[in-house]
Parts: sequence; C-alpha cells; structure tokens
Amino acid sequence: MVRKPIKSFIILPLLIILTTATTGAVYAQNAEKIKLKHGSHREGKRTDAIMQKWRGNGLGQFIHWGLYAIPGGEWNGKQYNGAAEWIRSWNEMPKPAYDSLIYKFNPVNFNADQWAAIAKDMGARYVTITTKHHDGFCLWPSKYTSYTVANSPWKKDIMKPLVDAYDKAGIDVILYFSIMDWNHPGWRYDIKTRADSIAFEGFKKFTRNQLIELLTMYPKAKGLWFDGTWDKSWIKQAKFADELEAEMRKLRPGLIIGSRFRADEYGKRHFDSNNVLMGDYEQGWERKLPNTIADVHGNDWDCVMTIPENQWGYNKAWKGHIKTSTELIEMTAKAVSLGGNFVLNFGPKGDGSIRDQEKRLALEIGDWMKVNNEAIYNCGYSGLEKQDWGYSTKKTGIDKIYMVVFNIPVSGAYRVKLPAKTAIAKSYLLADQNQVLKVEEVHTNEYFVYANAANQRKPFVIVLETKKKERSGENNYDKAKT
Ligand code: EAT
Repeated sequence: MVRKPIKSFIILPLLIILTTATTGAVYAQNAEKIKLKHGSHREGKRTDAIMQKWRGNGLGQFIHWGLYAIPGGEWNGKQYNGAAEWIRSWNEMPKPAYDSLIYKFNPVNFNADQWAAIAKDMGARYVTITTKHHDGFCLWPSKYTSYTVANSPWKKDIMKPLVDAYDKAGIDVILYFSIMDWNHPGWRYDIKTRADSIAFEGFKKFTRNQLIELLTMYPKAKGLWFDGTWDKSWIKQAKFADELEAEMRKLRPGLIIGSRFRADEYGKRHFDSNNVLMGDYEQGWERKLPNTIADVHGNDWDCVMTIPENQWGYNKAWKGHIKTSTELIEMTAKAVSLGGNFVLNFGPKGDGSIRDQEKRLALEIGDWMKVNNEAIYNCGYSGLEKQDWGYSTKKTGIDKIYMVVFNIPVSGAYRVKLPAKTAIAKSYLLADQNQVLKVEEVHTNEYFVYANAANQRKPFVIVLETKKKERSGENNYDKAKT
C-alpha cells in the first residue's frame, strides 16, 4: 500500500514557517484536512482490551479452503499457472464444471480439532478462515444462497466445528470474507447501466445479509478479514459500506475490521482522503513485509504470507521456492519488530487433510516458538536502531528487549544502541537464562553484547533487561574533540 504524499506544495512552506514551533506538523495537517462523510472514524490505534490482545498475538494462521482445493491447481491433466484458488478464472476451466465441484465436496478426512492442534503447536494465537472466497462457495450453510456446504455431499456446516475447535484451543477466529462473488448473479465489476445498478442493489442486500448472518451464527469470531473489495462497483458504495460497518460494530462491539473493507466517498481505499487509516488495522501487507517502522505509519497491521510464492488454496504442485521454517520465523520476528502480526497460510486438501510439508513447517516453527515465544507474544517495536544481526522486539509494559538473531557476527559482538539514560541491567540467552552474557559499553549508550553462537543452528534470542541510568554522561571518553 503506497500512500500518496499529502500535497507537498502546501505542506512544505507551512512546515518551514512552523518548523520551530513544536506543534508545527499538527497545524500543517489540520490545514489540509477535508471534511469526509465516509472516511476514517478514528485516528491512532484502538486502545481497548480486544485490540490489545490482537496486537500482541504476533503469529497467526490463515486457512484457504473451498471448492478450489478439489482440482488443486489442475484441470484435465493441465496445470494452471495462477494461484490455485483462482482456477475458476482460467480459460481452460469451464465455469459450469467448476460450479459443479459443489457435488464433489465431501471432505471425509476433515477434523477441526486436528487443524486447531496444528495451529496451536505452531504457536499461532489467531486464525483467519475463508468463509467464502471469490468463487462464492460458502463453508457455512447460508440461508441466502444455495451455493453452500449444505448442498454438497458433506451437508454439514464447516465453520461451526472450526470456530469451536480453535476457540477451545485458545486461538481467536477471524472470518475471511470475499465481497467479490463470482457465483452471485448481481455481482458486477463496475456499474454502467441502470440494469447493473438494479442487479448490484440486490447483491448489496445479499452481502449485508450474509455478513450479519455470519456474525450472528459465530458470535465467538473476533473480527472480519475482507478481500475482493478493489473493483469499481464496490468502491462506489462508500455510504452503504460505512453504514454496514456501523451496523456490524453495533451488533458485535469490539469487532476487528481491517482496512480493506470500504472506500471513502472519493474512492480512496485503506487510507481515506486525509491519509487516515480506515478500519482497525492496515491490511495492505499481502505477501510482503514493511521494511522500516515509517512504512506502517503508527498503525496496527498484519502480514499474510504464503509458503510457496503465490498459492493460497491447495495446489498439488508447489512450484518455485518453498519458504523454510527459518525464513518464516525471520518474517515473524521482523513483523513483530515493526509492530505487526505475521499470518502464515495453509491450504488444506479437498479431502480435509493438511499436506505433510505444511505440517512439518508448522512443527518446526512451533519448536522454535516453544523456546522463544517470549520474544514474539505481546511484543512490538523496540524503538532501537536496526542492527545487522537481526530484529529487536520489546515486551509491552516491561523493560525487556529481545534480540532475535539471524546473522551471527564473526566477532561474537552484538551491537546495541539504547536510548539516552537507559542502561543494560542484565543480558542472557532466552533459551538458557543461566548463560549471562558479557556487556561492554563501547560509546555512550552503545553496547557490545558478547555471545558465543558456535553451536546455534537456528535463530536464537538474547534478552536485555534494561534500567534507568543513574547518571548520564559518565563516559565522556568518546566525546574527544578532533
Ligand atoms: O486469492 C488471494 C488470496 O485469497 C489473498 C489473501 N487475496 C486473494 C487475492 N485476490 C487477488 C486479486 C488480484 C491481486 C491479488 C489478489 N489476491
């Protein structure tokens, strides 16, 4: 998500004039604000307990499951090159054949408790599950369409056992919902004629009904993850979407909604025309991570990631680079170090089982998390300068910093720069708290922490317990005049 710079030809002179005043930036911003009916309704992060819990989750699981899992990226012996969950849009795929997959949906090996156990063992603290992807097939028995599990050979609700199993395992559930729906006769990419408009009005009612239905049927769900909201038809629905959001929030106080749901009245998505985030967290990080804290604009966010390059639904043939557990752990640590959550996608097979590679990766990540989750859960941006050895995270409300090491320095010295008037009280390995590490102040507030990492085969964590420095400026040796 790239933010458009706010008209710098106005801001710049203002900033120059006001630069000496501490409130300069605020004045400059206010001068720019335009009145929006359907823009953001909040500035800054939510402060309630539900959002604090979400923010501290660190690691999540994504589940993409639907009819697309049955062909698994293959039709008539041919491989589809795109993402498996998009196979219906392939020229080689006859639409009626795809839509008839409903009569083949019979996942005899589906076991909700097993899925939840895999997520739990991995260390995930929330899960986002596709209730309905772009194809329109509903994993719950919606009253508003016949294209649901109820009319498949399986007949039973999939969402209820999943919500219950994950909830029982202590994992929060977020409902993924695609607004774009290839199965609904009223769906349009744009609205150009009166007929389009009438059709789309029907689609809007349907969408509203399905969302209210989901929130009513699964009251344990903590939030909604929207997708398929980029087409002109939906972007034009600022008023409708704003009102629907209000209705959903009233029905489920504390509901978490990402920035992908609605556009403002000027068609701006994610960030409104005043560049303020819409929704509770930024949802623009699909298969990519921010690089610096500036990239996240002080907002909550999560990154959703695939294990292969771009496959969400089950694909029999995983091509290209398959991420390793070490890479995925590094992405998790990086996300947390920049104040976000990392959500790793799983694409179960058509029969309901989960592929071995995914299970193995989940176990490997889980093995690491069991030792190191203190550096991930309830942690966020440390405020420290990024160093080459890896990523630092800070425990919320506690004077502890975690150095998650991915690159081991040959010197054995790990550089740390602390804010003024802060000192290191103690440093040790998270995996072995008896191994107290030698700390040397090499410049004012700049330290070397020494760790012998010869035996490390996996990323590891160094803990820094920090304290207030009694006297500042005690070491003046680095201030010599030249
Ligand atoms: O199918 C993917 C997957 O569900 C991901 C979370 N979002 C969907 C999606 N649809 C897209 C259309 C255009 C470009 C990127 C897309 N990602």
